[in-house]
Amino acid sequence: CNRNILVELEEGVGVAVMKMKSPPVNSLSLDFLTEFSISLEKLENDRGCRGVILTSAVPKIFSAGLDIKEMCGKSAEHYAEFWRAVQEMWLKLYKSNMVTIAAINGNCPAGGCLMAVSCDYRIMAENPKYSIGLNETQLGIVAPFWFKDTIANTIGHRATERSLQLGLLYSASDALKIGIVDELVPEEKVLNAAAATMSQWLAIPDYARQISKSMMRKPTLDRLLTHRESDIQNFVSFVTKDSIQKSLQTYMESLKQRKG
Ligand code: CO8
Repeated sequence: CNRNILVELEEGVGVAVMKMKSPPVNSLSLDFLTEFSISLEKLENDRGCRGVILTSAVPKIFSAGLDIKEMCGKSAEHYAEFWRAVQEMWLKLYKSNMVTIAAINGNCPAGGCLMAVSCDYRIMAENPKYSIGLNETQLGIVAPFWFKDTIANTIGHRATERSLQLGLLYSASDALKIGIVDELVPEEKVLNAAAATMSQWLAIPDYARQISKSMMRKPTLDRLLTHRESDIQNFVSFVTKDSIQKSLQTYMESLKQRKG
């Protein structure tokens, strides 16, 4: 039963819109990630679907990234299962044979940014309140190598170095300048713009486009596939450290305080 992801497949056109709908912030919980991977796999296996537009049904938020509650006060087994699900989501999205377009209609930090940069093209709402980036270091945690690779493949080595160390969140206009998004449009036009770009990409013969995509992305995918188990072990030993648990708890409290 789909609860977190709404999928609307437009049969004639062969394009699906995947809407993330897990209020309040579309955080990537284990349940959410599992459902996401299953939904994407179904579309991948559907010969009638050639493209996916990834967007949010929650106002002002694309996704708040990984669910911090999944990384706090749980068992090592739970962390391992959670991290495998994060890897699976990324592997499925990054290697998708379909054209994938992120229609970023809200805030897009950390894991939300990873999802967006794993797509083939990004269109963001030109709202100065929305930001996008890998802000992990601001939480006292470290984005793993495959987050780094994905972002470096998008904005280059130097911009990634600065982005990652400072945990930068870019406003929509800065995001366009640095190339972390490809296009800004008024908020109400994000989905239409995504559909227009999709039809351009779908005009290219699938087979040639897919081989080209794979040629660009395979080395990055293979790096995680080769080190998948050690990456899980790294995550578990990192996240179970007292100092990291403390940082995450402090961060969760600061989110709550900011609210009040
Ligand atoms: N996980 C869990 N809960 C969250 C998260 C999250 N990522 N983000 C927000 N929430 C909760 C808030 O605590 C709040 O809960 P409650 O209502 O119980 O107080 C509720 O969601 C609503 O949040 P806000 O009031 O903050 O909502 P706003 O609309 O004001 O702001 C934002 C939305 C901008 C998304 C804001 O919530 C925010 O900045 N969230 C944090 C985003 C973030 O920093 N995410 C990083 C996650 S880490 C990650 O994705 C990758 C880690 C990889 C490395 C791991 C190595 C250990």
